[in-house]
Amino acid sequence: MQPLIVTVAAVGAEVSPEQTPHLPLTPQQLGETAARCQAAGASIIHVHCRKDDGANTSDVERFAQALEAIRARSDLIVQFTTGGAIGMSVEERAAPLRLRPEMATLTCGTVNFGDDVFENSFPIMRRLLHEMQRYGVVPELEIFDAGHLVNAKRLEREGLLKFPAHVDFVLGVPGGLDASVRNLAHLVDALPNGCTWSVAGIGREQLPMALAALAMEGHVRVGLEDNIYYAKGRFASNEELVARVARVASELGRPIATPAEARSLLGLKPGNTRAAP
Ligand code: KMH
Ligand code: ZN
Repeated sequence: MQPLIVTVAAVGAEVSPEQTPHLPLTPQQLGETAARCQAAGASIIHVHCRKDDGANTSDVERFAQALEAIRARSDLIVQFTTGGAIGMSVEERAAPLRLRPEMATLTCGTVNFGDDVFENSFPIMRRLLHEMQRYGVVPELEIFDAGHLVNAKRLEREGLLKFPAHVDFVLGVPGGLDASVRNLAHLVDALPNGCTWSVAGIGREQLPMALAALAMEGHVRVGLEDNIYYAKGRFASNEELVARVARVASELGRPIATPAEARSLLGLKPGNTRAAP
């Protein structure tokens, strides 16, 4: 069985520090979270940055401090967001890519996002992919809806991304595709050959989607960006969410990928550097 890659989406942009005491806001807290999550079984950390008061930021210096803190305390694959927060310009979303993280997300289409619109027009996606190519950053494709895979295939035909790629299905966003095993199976069936995939279920769907991925030999994303509860009424920490998935995987006899094994599965260079696409 292929080792399980667990991504921790530790902070995101939507959860506020008033909602949970466990949100890592500072670079130091992100570094500590990375160390604990690696010990619990994670191999990728998906990074958004906040100011000390919890406000979202795309400040390059803040991302540089986060990168340094994570690398000082872990060997995790560092994956920056390019989704940022609703309302950020494409320039803001792209700015941290100049720090050359190993990976970054690319959401493959516009989607309703609660009462907001998460805008990812083709010009926005092309611009983000150009910046990733410029800095040798490998995209992870975020698929919130079935049409997003069609968009990704169009970008591949335009020569802006390559298949096979690593794909993350984000299911259960209000405005995107529901989190169901049927939808997940449909998306997996539509993937180009050789792609690796993970699933991120939102809110209470996080655990059921993770269990479905384990059964389907996919990979898993957990973390406070997508879900702040361990169980009804009980807040989770990032490392608890990682540890739970790792525990169930080991019950199934599925090995947990180390960061080095995850780099190999994803075609990344060993260590903290990436091959240019
Ligand atoms: N915060 C959302 C608007 C990503 O990180 O690439 C977008 C998001 C996706 O979180
Ligand atoms: Zn994110």
